[in-house]
Amino acid sequence: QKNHFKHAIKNNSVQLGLWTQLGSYIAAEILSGCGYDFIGLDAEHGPSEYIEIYSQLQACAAGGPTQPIVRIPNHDISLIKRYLDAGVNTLMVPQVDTVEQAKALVSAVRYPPHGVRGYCGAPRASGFGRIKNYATTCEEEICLIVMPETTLALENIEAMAAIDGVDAFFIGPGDLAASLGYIGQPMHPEVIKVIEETGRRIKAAGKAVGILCTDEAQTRRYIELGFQMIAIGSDQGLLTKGAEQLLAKFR
Ligand code: 3PY
Ligand code: MG
Repeated sequence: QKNHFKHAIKNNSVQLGLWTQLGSYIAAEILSGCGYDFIGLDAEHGPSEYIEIYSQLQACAAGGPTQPIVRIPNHDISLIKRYLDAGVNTLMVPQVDTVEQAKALVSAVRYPPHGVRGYCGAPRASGFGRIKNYATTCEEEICLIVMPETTLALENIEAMAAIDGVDAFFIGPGDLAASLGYIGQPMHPEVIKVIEETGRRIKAAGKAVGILCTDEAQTRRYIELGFQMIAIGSDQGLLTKGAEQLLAKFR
């Protein structure tokens, strides 16, 4: 099945998304119908375990055309295999610092002979066996997004971008700020300077770049600079802000 999101970022289209941290399949269903290009299902910092992400994927399929992106908690290849079996076609991996790590991730999302992904006859990803050519065609449709979040990753950007199978980079401003010595200050001018420069380097190397950014002016600036996947808010943030603003009208 075609991964329109992967093809959109290859064609330089801007994809706007919403991050989710509530771990709610009901929220995932609602948000999938709101017109966003993608929603991020967070199994790194969010509370969701594997089976809860599975439910959120089902909810997304029911809710609308929005592309779910699953951020997994680590680089464990057996966990990656389970998420791919569950139907994840766009996978985001945190804390990818080196060429070796990036190559291992590419190998984890590909079946032999190109990689080491374990084979299951009829996973949800294959429509429980109804998509007969899933195993031979999925490699083209799986989108692997790696997250540069440390100064070490920045040193290795061009080398990682050159790897076939690394489709895009999603900068983690919070962790990157911490690595740069500005913990808790992802909007610090020095951090923004590094992020913008990193975005330029990734673009120059021919790969797509994205980020989480809830500041409107900075989001517009990232779009101007060619950032293509931007998570512009989160379910948790919308709920908090919406609830507080409603009450503030009366108190
Ligand atoms: C970070 O800011 O470190 C993130 O991982 C955001 O997605
Ligand atoms: Mg992070």
